[in-house]
Amino acid sequence: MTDFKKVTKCRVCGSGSLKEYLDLGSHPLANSLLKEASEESKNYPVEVLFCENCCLSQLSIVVDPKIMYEEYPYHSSISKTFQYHCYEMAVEIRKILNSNKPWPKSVSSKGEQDNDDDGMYDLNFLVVDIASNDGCLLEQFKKLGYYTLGVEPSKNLYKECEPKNLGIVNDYWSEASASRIAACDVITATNVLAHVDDVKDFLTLVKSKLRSFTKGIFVCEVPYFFNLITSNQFDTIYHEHLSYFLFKPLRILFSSVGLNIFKVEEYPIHGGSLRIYASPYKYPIDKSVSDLEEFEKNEGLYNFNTYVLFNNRVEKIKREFLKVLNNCKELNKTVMGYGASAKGISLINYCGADKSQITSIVDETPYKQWKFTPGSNIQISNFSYFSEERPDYILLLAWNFAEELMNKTKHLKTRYIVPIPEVRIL
Ligand code: JHZ
Ligand code: ZN
Repeated sequence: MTDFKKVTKCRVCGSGSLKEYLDLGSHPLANSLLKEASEESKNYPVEVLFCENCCLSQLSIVVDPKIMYEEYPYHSSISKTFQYHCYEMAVEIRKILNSNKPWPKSVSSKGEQDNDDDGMYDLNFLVVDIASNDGCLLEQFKKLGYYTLGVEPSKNLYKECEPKNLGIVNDYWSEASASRIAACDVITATNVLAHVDDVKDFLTLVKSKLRSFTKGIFVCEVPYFFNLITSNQFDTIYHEHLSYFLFKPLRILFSSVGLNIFKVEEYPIHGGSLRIYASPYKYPIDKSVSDLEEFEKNEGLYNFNTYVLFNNRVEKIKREFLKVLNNCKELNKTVMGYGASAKGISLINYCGADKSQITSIVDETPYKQWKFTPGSNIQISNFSYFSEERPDYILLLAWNFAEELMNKTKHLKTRYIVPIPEVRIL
């Protein structure tokens, strides 16, 4: 039995008009870290197709999710920037729910309307987070007094999360797991939709779980493909990310299952993300919804040619990245990576860099430490390695958290290599 399948029609609109524009070669699964330095990894193709009908970019294959997610090393709480993003997201969602109370606002002793968000009503709300990872977002809701439930397929994250008492179901989002969950007021899914093959089933199930009494909402974040293209983030193209979303295919997808998008926002997290607010119930439609599609059209994002040009930029970054690493090697300057991110591992593999150029990669996720990167077999070490090794350059493999990483290492007084959106030395 094969462990991946080929994509023959668009997962959003069903069209068979899929045109390839990017072939990054055959590579290992970015998060399948190795326990031994000598282990070999299995490679799978990374090719991107453009749907001429709805403009969804998508990978040409779907690797069996069981291989990718049963054990998952990524822990979203490691980044303080992401923790804060989750806090702000929870507060923002709370505002919507509170302004939408289906009962009259309480009246203060002076007879005025009490607009104070004292959290009283919050206690009734139930939030479900799909692919809850290490509970980073649910913890924020719990602090606000919400009931929480999470669905998380990975066994290691589920076990680690148990002491946090967030109510996690160890499963994929499916009929079976959803049947164990009560109707709820909010469903969140950050960085999940791009990983899902049957997106229609996924969203239909979401819709069926949103309570009508409180006009339940679905809040979903996806990396925005506009940023991927304009900021050359080709390293975020790897087997886990099946879809690369513009707003247009999202709008088509959501409306096909009866979820109305009533607001869309952009956030800088993970190199630029869209946050979609949707519901099967009636909400006033914000102007952002019509504006964004107009913007995409004007930017040429619905033209195949835009993507052909992207291909050339990828090649340029690859050349320059290797040039910098080779120069360092020739001058006997040491380079250590920071952030054994999936995108960093992909970048190394796409460019064909190796451990003679990058001696090790520091990552503060204990689960990743002392393992090895697939393909390049570089060791992942802990933070104290920076002080022990004193590298000449730190390569920011998690460039999306550049500020956080540079703040933590400024005492080392090293220089930095930033690979994306273009190769720079700071
Ligand atoms: P980071 C992940 O991608 C995986 P990755 C996933 N496929 C996805 O969709 C995106 O996120 C959104 C470490 N680190 O977040 C932690 C430190 O050690 O860019 C991580 O291993 N110290 C679900 O893996 C890595 O860097 C720090 O101070 O590309 C960052 O990975 C910080 C900030 C991070 O995601
Ligand atoms: Zn399509």
